[in-house]
Amino acid sequence: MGGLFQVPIRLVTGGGSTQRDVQLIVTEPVALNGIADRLILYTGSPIDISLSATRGFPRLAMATSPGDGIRASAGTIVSLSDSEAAALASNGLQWDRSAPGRLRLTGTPVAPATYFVNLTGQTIYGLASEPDRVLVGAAATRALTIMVLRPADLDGDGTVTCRDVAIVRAAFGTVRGQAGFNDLADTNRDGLVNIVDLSYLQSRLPRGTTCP
Ligand SMILES: [Ca+2]
Ligand SMILES: [Ca+2]
Repeated sequence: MGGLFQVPIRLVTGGGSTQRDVQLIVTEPVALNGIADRLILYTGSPIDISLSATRGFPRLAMATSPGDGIRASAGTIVSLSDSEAAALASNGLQWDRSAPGRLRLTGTPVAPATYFVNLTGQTIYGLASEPDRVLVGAAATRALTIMVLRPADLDGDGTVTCRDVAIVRAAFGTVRGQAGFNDLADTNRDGLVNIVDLSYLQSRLPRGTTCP
């Protein structure tokens, strides 16, 4: 939420550190409602994606003792939890923690996977050089599903054809561990070969193609 916040800022100087209280007026609460709730990525395809906070920048920040030389920066961050970031990183996706006002993901996903993450949007205030920035006001949260899919060319012959659809159909209705299950056919790696995988394959066929 917006409002007037009293924020402690620690100043590090050559001889030690001192603390100052700074008043910060946040006129717009953080909002993440412009972010889609599902992100679809493909293994082997490099990405550079930014999910931006739609609101949440403080309009005015001033020191309680004017003229004391405090130079601080204020802004909005969009973040993941450390464990969510680690799970994405293990699949080749890096979270750029320095990107202001947005969640930036870069890299190339390696394996099919589905991640359910919770984005947090928060106003921050702190010296640009300070690691211990202060979070101000209430956080906004948003659930995001990140699906990493295998490219639809399952047999690797360079195009998406009915032969690829046939691979899914042959394993249709099976679950991981069951006879007939084919990991290749489980395009979103949720352990099931079902209508999600089949419709995905069909959506990638050249326009007008129908498979017998
Ligand atoms: Ca193919
Ligand atoms: Ca599946």
